[in-house]
Amino acid sequence: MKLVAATNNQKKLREISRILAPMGFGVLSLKDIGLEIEVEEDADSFAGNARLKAQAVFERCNLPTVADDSGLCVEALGGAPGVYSARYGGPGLNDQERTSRLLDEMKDVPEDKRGAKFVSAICCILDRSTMLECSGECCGSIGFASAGEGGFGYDPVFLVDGKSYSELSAEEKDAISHRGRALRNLRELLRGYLND
Ligand code: ITT
Repeated sequence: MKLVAATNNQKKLREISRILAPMGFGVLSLKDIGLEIEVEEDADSFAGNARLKAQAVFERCNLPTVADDSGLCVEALGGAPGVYSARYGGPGLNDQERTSRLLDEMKDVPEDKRGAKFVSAICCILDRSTMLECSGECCGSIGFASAGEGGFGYDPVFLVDGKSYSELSAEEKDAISHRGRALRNLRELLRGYLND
């Protein structure tokens, strides 16, 4: 079965493809189906934004579609940047600038107060009457400096068991990441649905 990934983030697209491929799902990008679309993500929850993205793309292509809305929730910042993770620090910043901004804001927060979690909400629309929704989380903490080269977004500053997401191989990240967990939950929902 093929799923259209409703994302303009190429690094997220790569992760979705590599996690879903071994489960037997092919992933088509928006480019693959010739669709250019920017969805206004104005819901107040990850699940709400995932639904907006999946619905907007499904409406345009009428093909099974999967969307991920994700972000980093930092305890010391009252859960910020949360649903605003992609826009944290203002529009036009790149990943590195956004990460520096977060490190700066966290510079006086002691080690035992640096807890954080990544959240991924998934919305998968198979046809007009079938919407599957699930999520995944990964708990960790915010480092005092960037570490590692891999991944994207906040990966260099998000630590799990002493290593940043950026210091993990792709397989290691997928095994523990919010997105890996969320997409494995989707697989279970799809299995249930497809076997019915
Ligand atoms: P689409 O909406 O087109 O999918 P986006 O990048 O805007 O792309 P989100 O709205 O879900 O996606 O924003 C999520 C942001 O959270 C993303 O831009 C990253 O900054 C961050 N993020 C999400 N998952 C991440 C991950 O696995 N590693 C690092 N940062 C991540």
